[in-house]
Amino acid sequence: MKKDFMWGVATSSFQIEGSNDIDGKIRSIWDEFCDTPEKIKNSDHAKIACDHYNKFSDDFNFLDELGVNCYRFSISWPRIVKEDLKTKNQKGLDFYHRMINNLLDRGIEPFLTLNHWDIPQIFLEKGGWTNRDCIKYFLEYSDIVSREFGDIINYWITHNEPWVISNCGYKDGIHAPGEKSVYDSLKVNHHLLVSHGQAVPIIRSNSKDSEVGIVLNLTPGMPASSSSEDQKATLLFNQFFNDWFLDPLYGKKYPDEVAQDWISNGLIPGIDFINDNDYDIISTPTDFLGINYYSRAIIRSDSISESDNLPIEIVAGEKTDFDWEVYPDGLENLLIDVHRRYSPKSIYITENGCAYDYPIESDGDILDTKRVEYLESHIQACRNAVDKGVPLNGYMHWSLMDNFEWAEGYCKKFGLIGIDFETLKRTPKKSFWKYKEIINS
Ligand code: GCO
Repeated sequence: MKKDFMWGVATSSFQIEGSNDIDGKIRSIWDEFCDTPEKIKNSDHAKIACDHYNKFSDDFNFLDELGVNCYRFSISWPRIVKEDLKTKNQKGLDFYHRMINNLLDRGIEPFLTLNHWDIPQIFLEKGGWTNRDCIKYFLEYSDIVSREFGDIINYWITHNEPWVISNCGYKDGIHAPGEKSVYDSLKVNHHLLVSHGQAVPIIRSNSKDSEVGIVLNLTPGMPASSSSEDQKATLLFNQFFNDWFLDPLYGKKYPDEVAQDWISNGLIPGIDFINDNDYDIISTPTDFLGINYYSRAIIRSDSISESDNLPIEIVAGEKTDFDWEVYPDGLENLLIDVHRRYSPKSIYITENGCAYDYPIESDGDILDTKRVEYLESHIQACRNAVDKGVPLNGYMHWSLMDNFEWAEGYCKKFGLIGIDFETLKRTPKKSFWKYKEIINS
């Protein structure tokens, strides 16, 4: 079953499922991180989260109500394997069978993500993404899942946002596993990309006629002024944030200027972890590129003093609760730019959304007007890009419901559906009804 334009919503396992220690699930690096003091705002944890593990069928009633024809979710690797990272845990697989069949019965196309960050703690103890030898465990897991679901899943995503995995987890230390090394973060990037390229043929051979891709979070940088310093800083930002992934995935090498900048600043000894053939593996052709877009970045150089630089010409507009600027034009331009520079066969917006906290009114409604505006303006940006020839084939809003926002705990709310985390009561927001209206029109 393949559809025309895909309208959907996105979620991820650790952020919504809860039930973190049942049915044979082994410990994940995020269970460990949540148990480490001071890592998560308000000491929140995801032991229950949205209790989606038990409530998925009720949650999928909301998908019917919305009228979406696809749903992006992730599989929790620690539910799928035992401690040896090889033997399958059938109870975990059975949970996803129930979930996927429930979607298929409703005529909703599942987009399955293999790695949305909640990886086994034991994988980390064996060296994790910094250790090239550990790639084999990810391939083992990809093989198990794609054999199991190969005949019912048509859309596969290997990794979600390698930039966030490596930068937040290994450079800035604000996500699991909380490490702080630029060099390690680059090795992690590289091993994620190599493992992606090696997983693609495995998935294809287990799931004939399916589409396989990867999801990148892309944030276009724009110079704050026309000064050469701001232009240079923007080039480095874009290479670090976006091109570092896009270039090797689409047949080029890692961008040079930013690598030289890290080396000359003494942050890394060199890019010495690339084996022969790695670029060929990473650029294994895929069927689509998933793009997560939230905002742009306005870049100001810190290489000279503010008073020596030209005055700032671009100022950020309105911001969400995450301090991310609302900038729909950035999405249109990004789509056009990626299409022009890399020509992916097909593109999906696999995440787009905003954090806003609105109370429940006395009549029970949640009037999240700013989310409604965000939704409308970003879908319009997608339309404009399609009109200009971009092969955009779907839009998935982040997220179906408020959930566990990683280091931010439950205080950042991205859902079309509000959740009272005391009672777990679900309340569709005004944006939910607006999205339904857009899809139906
Ligand atoms: C990410 C993830 C999601 C987040 C969302 C909002 O982009 O960080 O894919 O898990 O919850 O993006 O931050």
